Amino acid sequence: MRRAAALPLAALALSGCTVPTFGASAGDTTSSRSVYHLWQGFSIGAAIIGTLVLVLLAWAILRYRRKGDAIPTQYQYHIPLELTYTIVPILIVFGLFAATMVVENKEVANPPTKVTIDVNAFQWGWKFSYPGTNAVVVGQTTQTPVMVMPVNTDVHINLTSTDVIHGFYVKAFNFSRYALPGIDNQFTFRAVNTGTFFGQCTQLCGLYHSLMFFKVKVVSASAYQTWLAGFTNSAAAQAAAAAQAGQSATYVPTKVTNSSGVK
Ligand SMILES: [Cu+2]
Repeated sequence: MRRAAALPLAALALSGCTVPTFGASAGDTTSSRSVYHLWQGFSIGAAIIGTLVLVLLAWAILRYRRKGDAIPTQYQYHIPLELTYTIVPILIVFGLFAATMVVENKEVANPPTKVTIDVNAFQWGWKFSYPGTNAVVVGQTTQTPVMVMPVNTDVHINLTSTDVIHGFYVKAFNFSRYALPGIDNQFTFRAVNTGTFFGQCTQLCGLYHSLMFFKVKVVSASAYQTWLAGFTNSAAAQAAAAAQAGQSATYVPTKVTNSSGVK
């Protein structure tokens, strides 16, 4: 019994005291890491309480198994015991709630930022515009538009929807938020690693919901400036370039409909 109990502890000690992931990922933003640590805390708490309950159950079953026909000592209306098993779980729930609030407040905090991206979801794609610049990226279904953002920088996101409810989800950021028509959802990302991360709509929003993909590309601050500079500097120049390329300067996303007209 003692040896069996020592096994998980030994495993933990041998792993160099690194806390297990419990199936989650630390992610690539500061807030994804807070969420990850919260998850680790919850998992460790659950493991401790689960183990305690199992050990006490086993102990009660073995120690107080039936030994004869005599009625055992009765313990109902044992006020201190009843108070303990009411108050202890309430304290645990308050602890979990407080820890969640701390992390959640960080998650929805909106510190002043230098970079802002307006993210607009529509059936069935995404538009990323960068206020104060000419940069606009828009794409739908199989076009998988890319949201470029600088690393180690607070990036403010304004999330809106043109038509129905969509879900803005970036797996590597441990982050999901509804894009709601008429509501401006705001949050801040601070990516800690460069890389390209997968994102998608997580709210069933119509025919091509399953193709409503995007990517988040986190680049160095200088690469971000270069990328921004790649967009022409005046609306007139942009229109001229677009005319040269045989396109309209303003991209109007065309809705994909099937013959039955079902959206
Ligand atoms: Cu959607």
